[in-house]
Amino acid sequence: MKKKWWHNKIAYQIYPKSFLDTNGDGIGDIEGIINKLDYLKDLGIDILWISPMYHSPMVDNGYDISDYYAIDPMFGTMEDMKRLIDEAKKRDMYLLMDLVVNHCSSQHEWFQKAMADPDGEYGTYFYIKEGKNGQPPTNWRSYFGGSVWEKVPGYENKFYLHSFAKEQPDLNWENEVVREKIYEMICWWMDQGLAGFRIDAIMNIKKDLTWSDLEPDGPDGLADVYKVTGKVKGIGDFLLEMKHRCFEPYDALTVGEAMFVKEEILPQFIGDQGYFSTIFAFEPCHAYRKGKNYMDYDWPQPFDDWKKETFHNQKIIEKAGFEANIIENHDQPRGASLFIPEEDYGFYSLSALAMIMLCQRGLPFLYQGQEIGMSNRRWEYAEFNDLETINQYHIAREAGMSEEQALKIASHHSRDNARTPMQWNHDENAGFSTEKPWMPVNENYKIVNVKDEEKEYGSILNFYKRLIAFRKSGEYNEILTYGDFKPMYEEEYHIFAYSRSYGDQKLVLICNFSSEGKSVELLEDYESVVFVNYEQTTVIGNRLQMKPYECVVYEKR
Ligand code: TEU
Ligand code: CA
Repeated sequence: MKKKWWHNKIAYQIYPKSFLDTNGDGIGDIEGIINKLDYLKDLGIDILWISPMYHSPMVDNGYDISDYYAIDPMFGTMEDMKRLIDEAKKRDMYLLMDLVVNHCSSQHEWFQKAMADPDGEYGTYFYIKEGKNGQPPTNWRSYFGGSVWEKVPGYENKFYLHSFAKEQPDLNWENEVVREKIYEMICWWMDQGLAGFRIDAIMNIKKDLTWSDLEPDGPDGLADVYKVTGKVKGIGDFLLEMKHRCFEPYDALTVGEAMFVKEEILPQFIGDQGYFSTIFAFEPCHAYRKGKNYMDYDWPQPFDDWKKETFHNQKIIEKAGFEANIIENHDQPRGASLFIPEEDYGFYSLSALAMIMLCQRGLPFLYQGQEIGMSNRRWEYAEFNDLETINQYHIAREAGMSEEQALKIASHHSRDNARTPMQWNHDENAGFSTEKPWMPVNENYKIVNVKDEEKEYGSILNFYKRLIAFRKSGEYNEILTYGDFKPMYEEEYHIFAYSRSYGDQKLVLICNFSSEGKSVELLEDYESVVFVNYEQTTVIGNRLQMKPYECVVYEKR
């Protein structure tokens, strides 16, 4: 495996609508990001991924783009964007934007023209098809519920395809002209000084062109579209072309949001010649997703499944390349709530989770607020903003659940949990804005906030700083970046442990991820402790006496 500039770095995802509002409209903006670059630098962050800030009607909070060459006025101007790129550069920070090219917005000029004349040139930019027997072309269900097909206004038997919301029509990647326009746009942005892109929903770009129905998997007679996308052959041709045209010339960092990539094809995705630099390691953090709907998901994350998936994932990745590790993002509940039983939430559990994540092999992506321990909030139905959450609430209701049960499930899993305003201080609106924020603030901001945590040595924020500094230190950066990963204590109940080895250096991490004390036999010579979340570790004979959520990294020379 070739070494790359980004391998030993730390990345951080910003959800711009909820990061920091500087002009009092209740919505985060580019100026807010610029304002906090020093904060992020000080935390130890090198790479920033910013969720979409392009011109958008915001049906899916920016993942529906109406102009790829414009910044949405709610975030600022193109000048602000250029300033952000410059300011990041000044601090040796790298910027990734979000590349959303499976679909655009129904407000995009191309789609407007396609609807005006579906049989004309722009009609070929999308998937517009005739229905069959008065029915849509196929029985595929979109990610956000209902058919993937929507009638072209004014036509009885013409439909366009949307894998996500109906306001997010899928772009026709089979059309060379469309691909050219996409590549041109990507290169234009790279020329502005980006380091690369996070690439949205990319497994969906190749469609099953036989347009075959699937076995229905619900009473609506539909079947999830992702049962076909990602499984059809030929996606590699598009991805390689895009890489050669847009990313290779810039030595860009590309992070694919690629789900369902099996072991056999991982080298094609992230190997030295792969389509992307890296992809997110979703399997471990999605271990709770036991079925396709929120109501089928476990809560909280089952420890054993998380551990098993992590070990499996680390093993298969090692052979193929590098992955991007996460415990949360803007599409998930808060890691602090998902991974930690509510009654155990606190410094030790949060710091243990941080250590387990940050000592693994792979590029860590923190999500805004993770570093201060932001957690899920309590919701009323009327407060939900996210279209997926609202759809999932109704699926639970239709399955016979009470309002109360459906609300509980939606509250656990809602993507809105990750989208509440960043908590900067204990003042009104958590210091996010002087006016009412677009999303309700989590009530715990009086305790969980940057300003107060900065002042307290023992806060989770300061712990993250020390942990990141440890990972980046001259002594441990190589081993934590490139060292082999080996599971340890696999059968031991509620112990998460692994070793990292590099040359003749070896680190061992042992964590008691539970609220009860635990005695663990030391399998290796126990030499110097190099990182720990308690003030003291206790070794009696050859046993480590672990306190609740204690996590230790020791070194064997
Ligand atoms: O998500 C792609 C995707 O597959 C989602 O269905 C995801 O699995 C789901 O949200 C998990 O709960 C990307 C973006 O990350 C997401 O925010 C967008 O809504 C989606 O694409 C459409 O652009
Ligand atoms: Ca604003």
